[in-house]
Amino acid sequence: MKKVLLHIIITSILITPAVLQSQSRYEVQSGAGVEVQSGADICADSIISNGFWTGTGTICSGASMRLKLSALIEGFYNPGINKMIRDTVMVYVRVSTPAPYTLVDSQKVVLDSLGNVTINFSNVSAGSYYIVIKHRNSIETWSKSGGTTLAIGSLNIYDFTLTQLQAYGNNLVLKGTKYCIYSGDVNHDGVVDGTDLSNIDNDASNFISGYVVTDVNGDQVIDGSDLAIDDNNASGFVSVIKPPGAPDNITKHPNNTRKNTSETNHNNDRGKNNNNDREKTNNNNGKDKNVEKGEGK
Ligand SMILES: [Ca+2]
Ligand SMILES: [Ca+2]
Repeated sequence: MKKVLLHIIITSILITPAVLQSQSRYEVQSGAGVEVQSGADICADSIISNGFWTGTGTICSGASMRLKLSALIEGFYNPGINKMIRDTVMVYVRVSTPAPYTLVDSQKVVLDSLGNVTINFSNVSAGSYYIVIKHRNSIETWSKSGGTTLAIGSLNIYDFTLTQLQAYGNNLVLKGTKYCIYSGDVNHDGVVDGTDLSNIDNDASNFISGYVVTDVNGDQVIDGSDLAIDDNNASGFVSVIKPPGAPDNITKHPNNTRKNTSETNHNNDRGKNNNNDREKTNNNNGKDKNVEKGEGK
C-alpha cells in the first residue's frame, strides 16, 4: 500500500504541480486533481481540498489535536532519580466555558517514567479547553483556571509539573522540584480521608500485593508506605478542586475508539482487590473489556 500511496503522491505532484504535501498537511489546490486508487489511502493530520479527487481509495481527513502531556503522580514519583513508575491515566478534554464544561474527547494513556505522553485527540477542534487527568488512586486534577488554548496542526504542550498554577485551584504538590498530582484517593470519591486509609489498612493487614488500587506508591506492596502518603494528604484535607458547575463524575467520551500507541497491556490482573471503583471504560472496538479489572502499569 505504501508503494501505491507513494506512486499516487509522486504522480500527483508530477501531473498537478499545485498539490502540496508534507508529513501532517496535504493540500489540493484549486484546479488540481488527485487520483486515489482502490486499496490506497491518503492520510494526514490536515487535508485541505480545493481541487478534486478521483478513484475509490480512502481519504483520511483525520485532523487531530496532538498534545504532549506531562504529569507526575505523587506516590509513584521518586524525585531522587527523577523517575516515576509508569501507569495508566484517563485524560479528558472539556470545553473551558460554559459550565458544565462539555466533554469533547478522552483517551486512556500511559504516562512514561518521566511523566510524559503524546496523545492524538480526534474529536477536538481548535479552542480553549480544560485538560483533566484521572488516575486510579490519585485526586482528579484539572488544568489551569480559564482553560488552555489547543491548536490543530501543531503539537500542543501542557505540563502539570512546572508550577502549581498549572492545575485548577493550585491543586498540585511539590515533590523535589516537580509538581505532582496528589495521590491517595483510593475509592475515587474526590477526597483523601479515613475511608481511603481504612481500605489501605485492610489490604496491608491481609498482605495484599500486586496491581491493586490501594498501592499508592506503585511498588505492588501494600504497607505503611502507602498509608503514610494517604495519612499526610488526609491531614491536609486534599480533595478535588474544579471549576464551579463541573460535574461530579466524568465518563469516557462515547465516540472515542482511538488507542494511543503508548498503551500497555491492560490485562494485568494480579491483585485481589483491583475492582475497587476503577475507571470503567467501554471501548467500542472490544479490545479493552478488561479495563475495569486493571488499568495497566
Ligand atoms: Ca477518597
Ligand atoms: Ca505500596
